[in-house]
Amino acid sequence: MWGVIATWEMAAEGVHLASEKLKNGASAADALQVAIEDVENNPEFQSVGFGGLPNEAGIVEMDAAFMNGNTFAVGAVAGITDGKNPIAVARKLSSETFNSFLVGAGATAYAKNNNFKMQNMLTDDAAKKWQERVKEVAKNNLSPYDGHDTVGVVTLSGDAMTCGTSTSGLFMKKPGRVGDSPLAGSGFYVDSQVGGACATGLGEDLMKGVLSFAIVEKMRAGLTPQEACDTVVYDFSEKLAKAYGKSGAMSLIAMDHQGNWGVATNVEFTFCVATKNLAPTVYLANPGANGTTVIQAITTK
Ligand code: SD4
Repeated sequence: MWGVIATWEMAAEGVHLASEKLKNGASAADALQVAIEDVENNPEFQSVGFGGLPNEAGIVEMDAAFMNGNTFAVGAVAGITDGKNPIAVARKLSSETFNSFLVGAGATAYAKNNNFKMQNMLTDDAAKKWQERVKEVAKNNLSPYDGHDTVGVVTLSGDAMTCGTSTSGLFMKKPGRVGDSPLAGSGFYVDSQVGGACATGLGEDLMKGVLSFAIVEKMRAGLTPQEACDTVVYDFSEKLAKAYGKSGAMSLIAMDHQGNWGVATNVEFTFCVATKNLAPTVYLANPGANGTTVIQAITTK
């Protein structure tokens, strides 16, 4: 069996490319990297990689992680700058026994020293949006945070699974702010004998629930990916609503080791899936009644 599931419609082309690779016997890790790099490389996607919206100081600081579900190896970067493909750096870090999660200047230096492609990640378009936002925030005394979509991917190839994330985080975040995306258990988790999950949404809230790990553990206990996502996401979103009056946006995807998949979300959310039995498809998900999720296909390739 093979399969790939990814957050947001922006991953449609990446999922298509990954599915072609998986069909031809590629490893779960290679397919995952192809899917995420396709999103990182596209400047039209303003929340991941090149063209990502910058922090408060106008600098594109990115978080990314990679996890191998056979060995539980994790590699991650946070606040990396100028690295063209943070997911590639995270994947390489997952092979290090020590120093496998690097932040800021240390992460950027590691990428340079290991000959990863480096480039200024701030596009003219993103710089312009940042300047406008700085003015708007000052004039109207607004909360500066806006627009954030992480690409999170789970892949399955035979009996191997991987997962990974990549994001430029919250637009207008404080320099040094790190979200859930590079944190194992919160932004992502995978165990090849069970399945994997990834998160997108407000990192500050996602981290409170360690939701990706929670979903994998529910699947281990016998729930389907859809049941696991529904239980974990809606229970936790409700807890936050009780504690704070409202919950931040949270959308989680999951796939099990047989290629079954599921999602749950407390906001409108798009995602992409392809498996041996399903041509690449983009879906729209919305929270439904009584802790369920309403899912409809919006495109098929
Ligand atoms: C973060 N979770 O940095 C990321 C952003 C994101 O959809 O996923 N947005 O908080």
